[in-house]
Amino acid sequence: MRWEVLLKKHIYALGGAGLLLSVSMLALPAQELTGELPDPPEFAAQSEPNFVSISDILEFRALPEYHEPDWVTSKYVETGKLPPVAERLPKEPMVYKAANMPDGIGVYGDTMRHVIGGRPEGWNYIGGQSQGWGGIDIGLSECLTRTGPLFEVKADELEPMPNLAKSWEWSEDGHQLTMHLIEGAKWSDGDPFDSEDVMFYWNDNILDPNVSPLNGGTPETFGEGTTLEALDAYTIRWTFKEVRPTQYLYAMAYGTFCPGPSHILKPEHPKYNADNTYEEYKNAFPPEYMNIPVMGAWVPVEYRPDDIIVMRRNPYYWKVDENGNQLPYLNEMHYRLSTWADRDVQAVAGSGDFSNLEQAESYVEALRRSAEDSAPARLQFGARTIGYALRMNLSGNGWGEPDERGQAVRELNRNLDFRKAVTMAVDRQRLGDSLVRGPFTAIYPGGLYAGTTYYDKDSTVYYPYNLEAANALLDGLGLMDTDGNGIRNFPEGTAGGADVEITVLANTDYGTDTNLAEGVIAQMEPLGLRVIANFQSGTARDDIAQSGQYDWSVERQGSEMVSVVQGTAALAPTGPRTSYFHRAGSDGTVDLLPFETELVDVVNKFIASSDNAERAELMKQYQRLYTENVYSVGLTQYPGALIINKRFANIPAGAPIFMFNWAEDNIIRERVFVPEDKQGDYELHPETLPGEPGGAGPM
Ligand code: BQZ
Repeated sequence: MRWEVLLKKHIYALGGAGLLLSVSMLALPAQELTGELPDPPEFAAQSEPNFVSISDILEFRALPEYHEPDWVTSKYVETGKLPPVAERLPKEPMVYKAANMPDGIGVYGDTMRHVIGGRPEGWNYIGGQSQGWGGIDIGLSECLTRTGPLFEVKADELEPMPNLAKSWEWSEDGHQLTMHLIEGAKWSDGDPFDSEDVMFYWNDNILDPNVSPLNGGTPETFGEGTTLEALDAYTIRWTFKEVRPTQYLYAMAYGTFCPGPSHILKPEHPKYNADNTYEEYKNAFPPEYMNIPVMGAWVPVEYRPDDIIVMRRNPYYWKVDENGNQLPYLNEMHYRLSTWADRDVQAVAGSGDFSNLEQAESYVEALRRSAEDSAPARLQFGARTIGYALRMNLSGNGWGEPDERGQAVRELNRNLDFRKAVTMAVDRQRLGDSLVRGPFTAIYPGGLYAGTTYYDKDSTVYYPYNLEAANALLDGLGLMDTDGNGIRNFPEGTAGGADVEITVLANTDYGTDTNLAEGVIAQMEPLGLRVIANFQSGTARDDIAQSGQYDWSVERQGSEMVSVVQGTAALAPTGPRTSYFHRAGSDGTVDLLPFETELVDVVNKFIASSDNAERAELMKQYQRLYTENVYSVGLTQYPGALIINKRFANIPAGAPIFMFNWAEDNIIRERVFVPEDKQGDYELHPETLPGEPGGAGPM
């Protein structure tokens, strides 16, 4: 009821804008502007993980015998189209332990039908193309280490899991890390996986400034001055400036160290093919190109634009269960090309099999539908790890080549009083309620999320909703409405004294993103700021955001705000291209604000430290600096829910939709199966395997 009254009052006030603005000349002392942060509403996650050690989940070991689906043996091995399974597997495959598989050893068959909102640009992940998200790239690209399943690993044993790097050891002085790659593993076309693939990714994609790998891997992601070399086909060695920076093992997981097939990509790279430009290299493998070699469990064999991507099991997949059955159990993966909202609808309806319920607007309907006994899918909420923030572009030295108006807005963004005014004009309760009522959304000031490992409430500074004080701050900055149209103006000599107009970028692929952005636009009006929508679809939005061509951006935040250890480099501008909203300007430097220099220092100390107590203390400093300086304006935080069709088995308990990674990684899809009696008849290309790279389709 309260805010209705408020709303009515505001509308009245807007009528007499001049009046409202002048009243608030009273500057309130800083500490008066902060307040007690309300605790998030009680919301019990609906299932807890069974915490285990990494060695309880998997190991690398040769087994006495190996198996595969019978039709693979009869139609491919016995016909000489494929070597026997034992020869297709590495010397010591990765072995998943049955004791950690909720429903034990599985059976082959069936399909997982994903629905996604993205669209594939092509298959060159390390060249910077997106595959449409929604689990496609996570399933195709295997990385040196893995972190998705860490949600079920004991906190005091937390470290990235081995993956393509099956083991590693640090040098005495802690500056060198030697990693042993899985030996004898092959790409899905049978070509050997080895250090050449790792070094091509490092030398000719990460270190090559003309290439921007997908998911933002940069040299600084692995530490200033870090080097990597191959000692032999299966051994690589890192050399770091820091001592034992275990932190970087997280950066060697998804999305920043997932090598691509060098035997396919190298011939297209300008360094090895002078006829090709970097754009041609990036776009060398369009979505129509079938059977791209992967290290993942399934290979794209069919693509129908705006319709579907079909994938078939990888005959060379290098992981098995304890009985020696080559994984995956599921023969096929579908990715229907639709919308993210449709993903929820189809999952609860049973025409799709999986969804990360992440758009709060859909919660009530999804809960209602999945509560019915006849509901085809089960829905389980996790912790509050979905969070949105308003990010201000803090570059004052040219990132994104702003025009005069844009530069004037950058200067405001870089002013603490301005950021305080904006955050105090945000009515978070109203924003949250506009998405969904009930105990889901929490008041989120910005910074690390309440309820996560490194969060500390006492270190979190909160500026409660206070429009009067907010207006007083902008008055104090001399942003007066000189032409009486209700919109504040830049001071004389700045941007021609024009109205203060600010663009806000948001992703149209998600209703939540544009709803929150519209909420921000509406709530900035009583502050006399005209905020203008710049709503773009996913890939276009990502390109604009990464090139800095925006004033403000409303975004769903990454794993760094949830886990801190995953994506740590993005917590502050630790390098010219690591931060999401403050990157190097035209002179290649990042014009850090004083508190940002402290933030960078804290994050670098965190990366270089392996002392848990010291790391916890550092993150308290980080949270105080972040929230006191309104580094970004938190908007809302809420839990997501995993929706999975009930016919699937081996879904780990308590799997969050998002923590170290998305659920498409967390649930370990290669060991998910459907009991024989529940298997559906959904395979579009039964009993087929991927064909030649670039060939028409399945073999
Ligand atoms: C999950 C995820 C798997 C990217 C993407 C998408 C891109 C961003 C983000 C999420 C989608 C789904 O998120 O929303 O539930 O399936 O794919 O990768 O938002 O536009 O660039 O960071 O992960």
